[in-house]
Parts: sequence; structure tokens; C-alpha cells
Amino acid sequence: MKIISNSGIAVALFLIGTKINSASAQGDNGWHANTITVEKLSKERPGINYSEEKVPAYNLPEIFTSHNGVKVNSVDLWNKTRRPEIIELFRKNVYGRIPETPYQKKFKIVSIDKHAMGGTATQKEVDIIIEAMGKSLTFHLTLFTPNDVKNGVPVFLLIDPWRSDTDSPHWKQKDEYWPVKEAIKRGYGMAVFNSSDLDPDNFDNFKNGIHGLLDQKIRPDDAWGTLAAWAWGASRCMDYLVTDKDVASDKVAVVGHSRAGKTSLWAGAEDTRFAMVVSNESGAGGAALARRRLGETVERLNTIFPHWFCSNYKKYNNKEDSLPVDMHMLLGLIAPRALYIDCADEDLWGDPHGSYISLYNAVPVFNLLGVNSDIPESMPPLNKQVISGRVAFHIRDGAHNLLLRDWNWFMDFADKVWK
Ligand code: GTR
Repeated sequence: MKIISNSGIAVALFLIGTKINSASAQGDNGWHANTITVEKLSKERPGINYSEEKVPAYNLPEIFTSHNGVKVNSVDLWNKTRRPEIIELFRKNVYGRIPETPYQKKFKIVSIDKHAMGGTATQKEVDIIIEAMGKSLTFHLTLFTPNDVKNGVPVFLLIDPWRSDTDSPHWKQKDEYWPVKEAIKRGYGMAVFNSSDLDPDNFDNFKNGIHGLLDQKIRPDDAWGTLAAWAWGASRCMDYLVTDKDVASDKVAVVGHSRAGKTSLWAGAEDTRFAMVVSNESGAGGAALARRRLGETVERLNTIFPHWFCSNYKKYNNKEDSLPVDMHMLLGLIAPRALYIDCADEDLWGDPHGSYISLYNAVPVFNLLGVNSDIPESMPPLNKQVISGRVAFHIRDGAHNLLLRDWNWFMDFADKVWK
């Protein structure tokens, strides 16, 4: 038995004694994993399933049934009952909860260059300073906005765990991973912060970074992990962006690649000021359905990256079916705002098909909230963007990466939603 759904309401399809072949369920013209890639990856990592045929049967938790069994069929019931329930389930079981320790926050504009990039852009360097219990932590935000625009512009805020603060922003301008020049030409602002300055990306028993500043002495099992701390950092960047008159604060997209793509989804779920969420190749713990167990699994995530999620998430190692949520529910939390999910053909570790099914099963929430979206059940072909209402998807040829081609598709979507 596997749950699939039509364009509106989730429907259970019962096939007694028959396992649905997910590969054929994708339709003939849609993307299919390349069999050579499947074979190659399977050999490289024995014990990991890359084959669609071996995806176990599973049931997705009901997105529209609240804890007390009530069917959620109105905007009011979603906003007042079901959305808060679902976000609580993710806090408690997956990403963890932000501690309530009081803190102060300051912004220090370190520099403004009004003639950046040959005079086409203004570059601001901003320190964000968090103070609590006599200690402080500073992390850094870089913002470029186009000069030829009078009012505030839409901005893409990239969560970047990889580059160190010492990297030159001028070097970053040339990088496909953060293509500032192209964005400026298209009338978009680009912001980036180094999330590892906020919380280092290694297991240090939560002694360093923002955990060292704000955590309680004894961390409960649902205390925030590193990804939730990075998402919190994106919100503190947003606190700054809403004060900057060069930014249209109702048009800020939070963007992340891979581990930061998992983070951008959680940032968008927790902070509804983000009008758009872009999650690039986020895979397990991001857009991909945990229950499919294709590519990276919950156990593998929790073993290799024990600091990313809350401790409770480890309870679901090899017990994906007992998770009270799956990732379609996380994507549903972004509605009715704009959501872009994308994947890469060779990145089967991140389960592109599982990410698409997840999006497909989140679409009913967008429809309930009145931003009509209708994506086909089968995946689109390679390099063919799908946009419907406030949701968008593409699967790009090539490897796990964030490229200019991906950004151009994100900007095409933003043009549609915002211009
Ligand atoms: C991998 C990890 C993935 C993904 C990726 C990345 O090692 O297994 O979940 O997050 O790293 O962030 O590049």
C-alpha cells in the first residue's frame, strides 16, 4: 500500500499484494534515474538503496488530519490548528527547538560601497552581534543591491556554511554559486551570511557558536541542532534586511544548497517573513521523503552529522515509518508563500524523485490557502522547469552543486511571482 495523491486531496491507493513500481509511476516522458548511475552508486556504497524498484511500500502521514482527528478543510483550521501542530512535530522530532534564553541584538554597518561592481551596485558589510549573559557572538552579512532602482528590491539571502568570512566578496561575485553580477543585472539584490560563523559545522557537543551562548545547561532531547541554529541566523539577517530601505522586505527569498537547502526549508517554516524559499538539492532531512529510504537515510544522517538535528531525531534511525511527519508536511508549512525545490540528475544520494513526490503531496496545502498550484504527478524531463502558482521545480543535468543555471531558473520564478 502506498499513498499517492491527485492534484487536490491525498488519496490512498490500495494494491493488495502488489507493490507500486515508482519508476513506472513517473510516466514515460518524465525524468528517470540513469541506470548506469544507479549501478555505479550502488557499487560505491553497498547497503544504500539507489534503486526505485527497491523503495519499500509506505504511507505518508496525513497532512490534513489534525491530532484530534478533525479533517482540516479551511484556511482557518490550517492556520490556527494544523500548521501549529505540524511545526511543533518538526521542532520536537526533527530540527529542535530554539531556547528561550533572552538576548540582545545589534547591527553594525562596517562599510558601504556605493560604487561596487563598476558602479552598478551598492555593497554593504554588516556585523550582526548577539549578546547574552555577558558573552557575545558576531557573524557577518554581505548585501549587494542594484543602483539603478529607486525603491527597495527583492533579495535572495543565501545561507552559506562553506565559505569563511575572510573570503573576498569580490571573488564571490564571480562565483556561479553566488552569481551577484547576473542577479544585479536582473534587478535582484543578493545577500549572504556564513552560517558556520554562527555555529561551526562539526560535532563539538554544542559548546561553540550560538549554542555556547544561548543553550540551557542541560540540553533537552528536542534542543535545536546546528541546522536550526543556521535557520535562526537567517532570521537575524532578516531582522537587518527589514530595516534596510534598499530591500523590499516583503520580497526576500531564503536560499540554501544541500545542508543549507535543508536549513532554508526550516528557516522558511519558522519565519513567515520569508516570502520565498529556495531549497537546492536538499535531499534527506530536506525535501526528500524519509520513508522512501532511497539514497541517504535518517540513520546515516544522524550518524555522520550527529549535530545537525535534535537528539529525538535519532529515535527514527531505521524507523522512518514511525516518524509522525514526513517532508511533504515541511513543504506544506511554506504555503501560501513561494517555494522552489530543485534537484540534480546525478545526485541520487539526495533522492530527486522523493523530493518531487514530497512537493506534489504538499501542493494541496497551497490550494487550500488559495494560491492555486497544479503540478503533474509525473516528474518533468531533465532541465525542464515546472512553475505552477507559487511552486516551482526543476531537475538539472549534472552533479550535486549550485550553478548559475539553477539561479537563472530561481530568478525566472521570482520574476513570475514578484514582477
Ligand atoms: C552530504 C550529506 C548530505 C548533504 C551534503 C551537503 O555529505 O550527506 O545530506 O547535505 O553533504 O551538504 O553537501
